[in-house]
Amino acid sequence: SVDNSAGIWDAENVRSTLPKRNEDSHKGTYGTGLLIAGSPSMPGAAMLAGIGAMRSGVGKLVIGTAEEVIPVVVQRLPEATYERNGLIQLAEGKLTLDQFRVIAIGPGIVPNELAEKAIAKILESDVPVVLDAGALSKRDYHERQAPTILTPHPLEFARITGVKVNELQQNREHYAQVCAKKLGVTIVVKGQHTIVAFPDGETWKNGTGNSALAKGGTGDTLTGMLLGLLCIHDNWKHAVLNAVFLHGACADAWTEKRSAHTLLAHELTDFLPEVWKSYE
Ligand code: B4P
Ligand code: MG
Repeated sequence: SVDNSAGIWDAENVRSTLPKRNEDSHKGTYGTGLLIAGSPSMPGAAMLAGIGAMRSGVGKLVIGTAEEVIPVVVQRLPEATYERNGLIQLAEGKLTLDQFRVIAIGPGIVPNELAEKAIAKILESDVPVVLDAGALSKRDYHERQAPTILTPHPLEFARITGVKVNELQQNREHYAQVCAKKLGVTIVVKGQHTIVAFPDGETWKNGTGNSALAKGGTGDTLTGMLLGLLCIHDNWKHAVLNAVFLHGACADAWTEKRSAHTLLAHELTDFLPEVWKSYE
């Protein structure tokens, strides 16, 4: 039942599926994204994901984060607005979620009881959601109708599925496909040649990216880009595939002239404007 030959999502696919920005549009056209990220010991994750989202076309971005994280992020991203202690507000059911086009949660959050409660509230909503890092744990997703996108690296994949890292790495397409179907979610298995497996069995391999990405923070940037691109695409599958592609393409642009050792995650999105333009 498993089709074990994922196609490669390539430049032509990207060119033909990236949405245009209409001349008569306004910020409402592109939706409001909600990003739940960052904590006192990991404030940068909120910043990296926030910049990733706002560089990816979203109309408005609300960042729910710890009180002390806000002044750190606002310095680099004055364009966003904030929900103070967003995780607590979410857990207590104080945020109206259907005002958001897409929600992303996880970068720089601590996986604890509070986070689980907040995630449960999100999963009850009909809003498409991206779950990363601290939001990735073993749970049941079958009640959801809206797209649910998990972005594990191999170790996180092992945590949420029970498949051992070395087994996964020997047959990434197979395990991505089987687990996406089984959980009823989209799984983005990160690492060299990221695999995107949808719950209906459709599976793609990404051809961009390189070892410059093997450094802290690059995953947070991807989560933000997913949030932004999901807000502007009509077709959510194309949004996921294009986000993974463009994220890798930014790293490829970096290594054209620079050593792969030297990339900082926050520099990835400096490349995005020109990289994106080359696919328009
Ligand atoms: P964590 O502490 O969980 O790392 P993180 O905060 O999630 O970092 P970040 O968000 O920046 O990176 P992510 O991987 O999400 O620690 C990760 C732990 O998992 C470490 O112990 C690490 O050794 C282990 N781990 C990670 N990958 C593993 C693997 N392949 N095999 C075994 N153990 C592994 O996102 C990174 C981004 O960079 C993704 O988009 C990814 O696709 C990309 N990327 C990384 N390496 C790449 C490469 N060689 N080529 C192309 N893309 C690459
Ligand atoms: Mg990560």
